[in-house]
Amino acid sequence: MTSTTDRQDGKANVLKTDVAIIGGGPSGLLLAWRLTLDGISSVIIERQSVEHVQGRIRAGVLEQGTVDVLTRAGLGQRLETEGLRHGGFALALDGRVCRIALDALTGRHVTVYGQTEVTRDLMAAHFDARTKMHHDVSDVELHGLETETPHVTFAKDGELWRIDADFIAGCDGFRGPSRLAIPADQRDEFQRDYPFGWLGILADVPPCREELIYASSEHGFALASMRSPTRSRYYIQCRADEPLEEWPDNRLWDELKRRLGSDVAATITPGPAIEKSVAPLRSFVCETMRYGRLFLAGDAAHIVPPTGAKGLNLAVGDVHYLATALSAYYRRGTELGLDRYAEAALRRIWKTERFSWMMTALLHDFADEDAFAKRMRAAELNYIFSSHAAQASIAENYVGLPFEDVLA
Ligand code: FAS
Ligand code: PHB
Repeated sequence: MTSTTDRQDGKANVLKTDVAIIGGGPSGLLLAWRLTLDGISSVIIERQSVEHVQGRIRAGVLEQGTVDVLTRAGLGQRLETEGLRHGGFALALDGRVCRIALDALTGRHVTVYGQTEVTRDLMAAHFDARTKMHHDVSDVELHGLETETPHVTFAKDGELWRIDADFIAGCDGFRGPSRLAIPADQRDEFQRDYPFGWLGILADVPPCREELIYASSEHGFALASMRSPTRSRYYIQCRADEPLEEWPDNRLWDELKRRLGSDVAATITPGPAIEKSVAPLRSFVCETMRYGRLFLAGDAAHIVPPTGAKGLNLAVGDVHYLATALSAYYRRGTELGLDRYAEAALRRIWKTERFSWMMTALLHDFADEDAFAKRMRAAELNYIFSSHAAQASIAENYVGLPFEDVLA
């Protein structure tokens, strides 16, 4: 295993490692763990505290491919015992419900296991392995990306730090510095901001159904999800700048019942919110996922609206490709995977962006849509309700598209 070495160099603390990883969310944590398993050294630098990262409430549904990647990395124990295996989910239109039978249509399933738990499992593995992680850092800057000796500088506890590395992995999410370290005229970016957001509530009440329900109604979109048999996660479509203070719990529960329809409403158990937040919806892709010795992975490179349950799963896909490519570089001396990383990742990213955009356009109310557009959305849903082929198409995307072999 190549090592991470520390040394004092003038005013800065200097670390030397194989891969410097910016961002200690799921992408950064999983990449560092995969590299550790292959004897490749890395250092994670994270802006927030350990508690902040572990406390984030985000994704809820894992594709089978994600579960396989985590399990092969030795992170499947709790996932196996606490994850909820789901063989289907439902679409609802004005109270009418249609089950998409993932297992019958694809032979695969998804697993409900919160991103919070994935992060917890990854953090535990790193703590046990005593991986080099620095939290509460600031002033992160990337240097020498076009050289063979890139480095990262940052501040922590009033001291300057420098990491000399062979590669830098930008796993710092949509607002991190890595993507912006690529010159603007070198970045190929594509974006669609949606005219609404999601207002989410987490509550310790039993879920209304055993499987998820994505509902389109005349009052707007709603999603009934969960974290466990005793903890539910619900969302409603709202304004992108919806003031949270206008949504006391009881108003939110009433609106969920209205949008999910009377049959489902009768099975909803209201309760006090553990967490309530508004998230904006956007589609975004930066196709420049490599710039010299910098590689972007996860939300640093792309964002999907959560309607397809893909954000975290796409991040895991990127990390799977990048870890495979870096391992081939260090263990077999080939740059093939590194040279192919962006194109391979983007094939899966764009198909997943399409699915997430399609589900969002299908299920949400658009303020500027005319009567014809409303009828088209209703007709599309009614067609899906009546078509095995249409349901099979949704099912194969929802369970997750296959990974390519980035070295083939
Ligand atoms: P992350 O954003 O999770 O992690 C990036 C890390 O980099 C963060 O810890 C951040 O603190 C750190 N960082 C940023 N700037 C830094 C700097 N200057 N220096 C050091 N570190 C820095 N996906 C779903 O599938 N379903 C959902 O329901 C869902 N809901 C979401 C709700 C919200 C509010 C958000 C923001 C995202 C949601 N997502 C959802 C998507 C989400 O799950 C991401 O896909 C997932 O967190 C991606 O992981 P990372 O790529 O690690 O990015
Ligand atoms: C969630 O449980 O947070 C969740 C589930 C499915 C989605 C989005 C969010 O599509």
